[in-house]
Parts: sequence; C-alpha cells; structure tokens
Amino acid sequence: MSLDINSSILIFGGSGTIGSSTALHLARKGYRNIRVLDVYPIPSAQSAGNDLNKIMGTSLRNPVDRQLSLEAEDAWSNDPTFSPYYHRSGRLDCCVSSDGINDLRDTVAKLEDAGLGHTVEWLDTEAQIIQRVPQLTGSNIQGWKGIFFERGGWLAAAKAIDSVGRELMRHGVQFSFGDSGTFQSLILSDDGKTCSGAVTKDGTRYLADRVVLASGAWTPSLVDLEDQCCSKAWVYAHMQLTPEEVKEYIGCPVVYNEDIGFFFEPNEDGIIKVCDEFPGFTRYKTHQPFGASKPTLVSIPRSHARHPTDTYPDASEITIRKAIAAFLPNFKDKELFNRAMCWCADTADANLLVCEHPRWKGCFVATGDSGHSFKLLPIIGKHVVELLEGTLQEDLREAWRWRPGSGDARKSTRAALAKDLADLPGWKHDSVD
Ligand code: FSA
Repeated sequence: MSLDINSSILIFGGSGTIGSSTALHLARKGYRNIRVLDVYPIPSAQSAGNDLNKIMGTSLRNPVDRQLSLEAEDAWSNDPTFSPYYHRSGRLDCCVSSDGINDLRDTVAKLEDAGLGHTVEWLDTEAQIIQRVPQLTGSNIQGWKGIFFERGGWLAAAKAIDSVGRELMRHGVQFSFGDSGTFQSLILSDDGKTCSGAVTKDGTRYLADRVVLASGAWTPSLVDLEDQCCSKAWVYAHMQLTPEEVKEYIGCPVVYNEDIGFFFEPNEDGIIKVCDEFPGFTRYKTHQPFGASKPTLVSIPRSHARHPTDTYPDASEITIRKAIAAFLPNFKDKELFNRAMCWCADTADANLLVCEHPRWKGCFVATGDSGHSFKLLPIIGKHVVELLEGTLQEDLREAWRWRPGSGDARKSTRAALAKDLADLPGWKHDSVD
C-alpha cells in the first residue's frame, strides 16, 4: 500500500537524532498521523544527540557523505529551526604523525577535486596554526600540521533536538514516552512477512502502515540486524572556566586531532567539553532481539539516563587528561565533571543502515550513525521519508542497503578493535546491570 498524508507512521527513537528528523520531515510534508515513541521525552535523555555539542564539518569520505554534509551545512545555516544552534567557529583538523598528516593532505586533495578547495586553508607550521587558533599558544603542538575549515564549528546538539520537538508539537505530532514508548515487538501478519504495527513495553498495541526503528545504538538490541551494527560508547568530560578564561576562548574553533581527541569552544555557561579519540567501548551481553532465532552476543548500550552515577573507565581519565595536557595545558589541573559515555551504532563501512527490513514489509530501520551523523539532524529525515515513499536516490539506497556479511561492524573503520566495558574498571557506580 502506497503512502499518503493520512497513512499512520510509528517512529521509535523519535526523541533522538534520526527519529526526530524523520518525524519533522513527515510533518513538514503534511503527514497527519505520525506518532513519536521513545523511552524518554524529546530530546531523549539517552540519545547520543542529547549533548552540549557535536562537531559540524564537511565529510568527504565518499560522495554520499559529501552530498549530505553540504545539504546539512545549508540547513544549519538557513533553516530557522536549526540555525540558532549552529556556532560557525570553524574547525581545525591537526596531527603530528606522518599517517595523520597524509590523511590531512588526502582530505585537501579531495576537497580540491570537489571544487571546495577554497573553503580550507593548509596550515604547515606551528606559527600558522597559532595564527588561526591563538588559543593553542603554549600548547604542545610541535610538528603539527593542520587544515582549517571555515565552514564548520559546533552544534548545540540537545538544544537543536529540543527545537525539533517544539516544531513537532506545533505540527500536532503525537507522542508516547516511557513504557508506552518502549519497543517490545512488532505486530506481524500470519505469514510473518508484513508488519502492521508494534507493541510497547506496557502492552499497548499500535497499529500502523509503517514502523520506523530509529533507536540509534539501541536498535541492534531491539530487532535482529544480523550483526550489521555494533553499538559502542565514546566518552567526554566537562570543565568549568572562569569568566576571565572564557574571554580567551570565545570563538575558538573546534580543535580535532585524530590521535588525541578534540575540544570545543566554551558554551554560554563557560563549560568546555573534552573528548579523547579511540575505537570505542562495547558492552556485549547475551540477548535475543526480536526476530532472532536464539540468544546471541549483542553489544547493548547502558543508559546514562537510567544510571546517572556511571562515569567512564579509569583508562579514559588518563586519555582525556592527555588530551587536556596537549590542547589546554593551562587547564591541566582543572576539575573535571559530567564524565559520561555516549552510545553510537557503528556499521562495518561507517555508512548508515537506512532501509526496509527484508523480513518484514512495512518495517524500516534508520540507524548505523557510525559516530558521524549528528550533523545530519536537519536533513537526514528528508531522506528517510524518501525511502518510505519509494523515491530515495539510487546512490543513497545503495550506500544504506541491508548488507549482512559485508564486513565487521565490531571493527568498523576504526584503528583497532573496541575494548569491552566488562574488562574496564572505574565506570560503574551502581549495582544494577
Ligand atoms: O568528525 C566528526 O563528526 C567527529 S565524530 C566525534 C566522535 O566522538 C568520534 O571522534 C568518535 O571516534 C566516534 O565516532 C564518536 O564520534
């Protein structure tokens, strides 16, 4: 059955990045029967997007990513639902290792090929880096080279999803949160091949023409994704600057070093977020997602919202402190707070997984963010809607197709295999599993 504006559509994970964007684009197209379901109200307290900030930049990994990040840059700049949350402070990508420097040169070459050479500046010396980012004066940057992207910066992530939520309310989208928004199972036809809705944890049965599972890193634990996604945690910590210190860091570009990590300009409360860069942490458990024939090992996120006293492994304190010592040596003794983990779903090739589930007609998955998709918030939903309507561009369909067996999501494109949280002390501060 084809879709029309009266078709009923359920969006699980609708309080997170891809789900809220999907609801937004359906509502903007005039769909009148949209229901957002989520464990938490929008912006979901356990969404990776519920964060102080995320990086904005142009991704050049492949033509699909490039197209999407250019569309996103345009929407972040011009769409009033999003533009107040785009801080176009610029982004410095920098490195000291020869591999890293080669990657940077490769990026410049790709930008030039794409006709975007004029949007970046190659910084060949420490002096040139410091001229662009004076806040790095006195930092440990011997031998660094860098690229400065003037089209980039940071996104006030949670505030932007909240803005989407307010627009959804204005459009009359319906919401179910808590147990009545928590996925339990699909409602399937007698032959098991067609999905006609879903049941939530409290037993409510929602009938619908389409079900979209956009539950981010939780998706592989909800339905069988045949190992195409592996959920991993990345970590961050905050530090508080004094008003005097804030003055020095206002307008500071995002500084990203693939061997060390990254930090952001202070927000309006003078808080700087610092992250280390590493292959992520898994949390494997024996679990049977809906549709799996037997229990298997699945990496399952642990919700910071449900376990607010959790922090991060002791090992992360060391690497975050290293990042601070390199980038922000004056703040090396500052107290850290809000140490937390944030969960993303990696695919083997780091492309999204946005397609119809091959076993259940009418059930669609929209996940596999692979840690680089928050920037797509304003536009990703437009393409999910195109998928639902059967008009998704061929190259996007190909990149996002169902592709089990095509690679190892546990490794993905990372430098090494992710360690498992079970082997890492220090992060768990309550006794509940
Ligand atoms: O370029 C970017 O969008 C940075 S992604 C930020 C990050 O924390 C990664 O550094 C990390 O490796 C993981 O992908 C989660 O996202």
